[in-house]
Amino acid sequence: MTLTHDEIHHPFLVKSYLSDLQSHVQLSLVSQPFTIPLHRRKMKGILRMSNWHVSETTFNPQQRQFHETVYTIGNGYLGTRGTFEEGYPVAAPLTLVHGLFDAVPIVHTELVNAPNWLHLTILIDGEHFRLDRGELLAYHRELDLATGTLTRMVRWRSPAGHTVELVFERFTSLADIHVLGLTCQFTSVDFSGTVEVRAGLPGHVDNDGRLHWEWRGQGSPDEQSAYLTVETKESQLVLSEACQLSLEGAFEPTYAFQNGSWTPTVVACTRVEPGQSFTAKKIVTLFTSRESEDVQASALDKLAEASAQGYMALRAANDAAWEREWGRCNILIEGDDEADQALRYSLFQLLIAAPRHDDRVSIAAKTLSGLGYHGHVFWDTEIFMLPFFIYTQPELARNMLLYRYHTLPGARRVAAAQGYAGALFAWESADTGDESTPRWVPTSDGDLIRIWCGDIELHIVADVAYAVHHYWQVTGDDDFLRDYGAEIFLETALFWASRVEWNAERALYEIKDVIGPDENHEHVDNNAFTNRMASWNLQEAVNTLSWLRRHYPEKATALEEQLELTEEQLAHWREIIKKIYLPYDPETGLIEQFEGFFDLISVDFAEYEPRKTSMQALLGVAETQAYQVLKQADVLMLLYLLAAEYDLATIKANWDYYTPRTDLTYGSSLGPAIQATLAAQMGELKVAYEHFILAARTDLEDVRGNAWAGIHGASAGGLWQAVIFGFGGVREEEGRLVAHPQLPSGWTRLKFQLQYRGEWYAFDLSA
Ligand code: IFM
Repeated sequence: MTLTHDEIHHPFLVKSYLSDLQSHVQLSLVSQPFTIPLHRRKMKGILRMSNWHVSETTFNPQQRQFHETVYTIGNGYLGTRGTFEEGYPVAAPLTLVHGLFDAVPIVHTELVNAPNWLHLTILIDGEHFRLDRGELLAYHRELDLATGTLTRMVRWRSPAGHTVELVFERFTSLADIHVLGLTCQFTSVDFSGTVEVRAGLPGHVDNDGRLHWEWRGQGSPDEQSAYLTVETKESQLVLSEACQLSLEGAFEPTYAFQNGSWTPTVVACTRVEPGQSFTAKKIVTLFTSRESEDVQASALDKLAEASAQGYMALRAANDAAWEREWGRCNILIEGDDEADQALRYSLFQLLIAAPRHDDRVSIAAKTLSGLGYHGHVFWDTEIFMLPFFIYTQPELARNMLLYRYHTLPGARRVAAAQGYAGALFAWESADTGDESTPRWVPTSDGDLIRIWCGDIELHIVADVAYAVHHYWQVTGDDDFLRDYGAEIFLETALFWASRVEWNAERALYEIKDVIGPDENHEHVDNNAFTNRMASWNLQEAVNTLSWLRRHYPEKATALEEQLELTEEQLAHWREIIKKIYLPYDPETGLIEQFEGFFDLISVDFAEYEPRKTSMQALLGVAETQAYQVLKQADVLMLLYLLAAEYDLATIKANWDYYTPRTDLTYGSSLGPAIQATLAAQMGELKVAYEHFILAARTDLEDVRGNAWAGIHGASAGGLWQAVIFGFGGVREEEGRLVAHPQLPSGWTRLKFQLQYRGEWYAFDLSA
């Protein structure tokens, strides 16, 4: 039996939580009875607009994990899931730092969960504040997309009958990625007595039970501060966190350091009377040996600097950084609040995952928001997420493409291990570019299942090249193409040229035994997407080499020597481009997804409705291979990426054929946004909107029941493409960007800005 990787990683994929979604994430602010800390009222201008919040007004333990994903915050260096500061039974706090990988059996390597910087426990006359105890009288949690801050307001009665109000706030600074902060404003309603606040740095954290850390040291530079240093077991990456706790209120607090096992903690004590408040402020710093030679010193120095500035100043710097970010990236949709909010939420999740200061890491399929896929990077980044950055923050897109460049040595090893030349980018890529897709995965019954994506889902090679080209086209960054992109084109071309097979009978080149974008079908021959993208990749390699020879002859010669390129090889590439097998029926306009697809059993999806699971789960994983059931766009993906080559009639014919055969609701989350874009480009606005809104709800409404494993980054990036290239109709014409808007019903305005060849274009579109 075979399964594709995500079914293994996500045994819940076939299970839906939809029936539990009655009180799903609320998208509007409700009036709330709490005192908002003063600094939260100081936001200005754009930040005050509506649809900038995601909030909930009830705490539902059944949805806890899904909401932990939704309330993830981050700053492009790290991401922290929305677990509670005080903890909750079985809830596992998770902070993932870019590039902090450690070896693990089966999945090779994974991002390591960092010590829990959120830790803040409160004892009211000795009673622990926790939501699984006492009585929860009121609750409101709100993510402010404008500033990346998460706030939670709770009114709670302890088992002994003391009533208190707590307002928590946290942020991960975008202004200084090594600085994190949280506050808790504590108000006594009817309690008179002692309150103890403990702020620790617990290092006893794991990745779903897998332990990665070894203890290296902890201590306290002064009674209000603590630090912890740990090192990963295999990769020997060192991480240090430091924190300072301060209490501001009516009574003078006392502080003490507690040297708990793996948990250095600052304990503060104070008194309150009914009606009185105090605020606990925890400033945290975090460094890893990827950025610093002496992480402990860096964390402590930064803590001293940050504490001297104070929490409010740190927050203000963060807010200002976010304001700059949104100035480039925000999109306004008027007339459709759900679309406006969901799109902004998606962009927020992409922005907090995008590495800003590091070109050796990239955005993982589940961003930094969950353990799904272990922090591995897929084509999701280059094809789905990257366009957003290319047009709004090209320097970040460049970083992420450089990540692929730096993984070329790993990609060469992957190709060589399979007996091929050039570079074969890993289907699941981590720190080195070596293949990180698990080959075998145990099921819950103890069987072992073979995962083939790491061996034969080859289109990733052309996807990376496509992104390089897209970046270059939009930015005109010739230096990048000369210094890095060209090598990627040539290395990937070398791979394809060694991977194709000559079929003498047909007098055609073929690519056999692959998995295309539709992972429901494995070991297929001549997948149209793979074949056409491979020949496109070869053509661009030829074009890039001519460009290089013309503009930078020395670099061209150096690369030719380095890669041992010969004229015969180039002639071979041109032959492949001319003679690769591309199944197309000119009469119907149909492109066959792979050889034999048209002969598979056709299924009427309607006969399986209502359903709450994928068609693959209903038909059986092995059995689905015999059916015309797609997990996501495959031929349509090709028509989308190489749009200039196909006329509307071909797109329509293939849309009509493949869309009813695609499991859009419960198949891959990568599907709906692309369908939406294509439908909008075809002028099918109603259909486009249906797909768009499905993509928009992917995480906020947990459409597939697997949001607990992390944000679906590709869907978020696809949503941006649906708005810009679909409804906005943006395209390049004669060296500039032009919009041909077709707004869905109800949208009265669509406003955004894009960068093209160094110039900003402001679009303000109406229906
Ligand atoms: O890259 C995708 C793939 O296309 C479908 N399965 C999930 C992967 C990661 O999101």
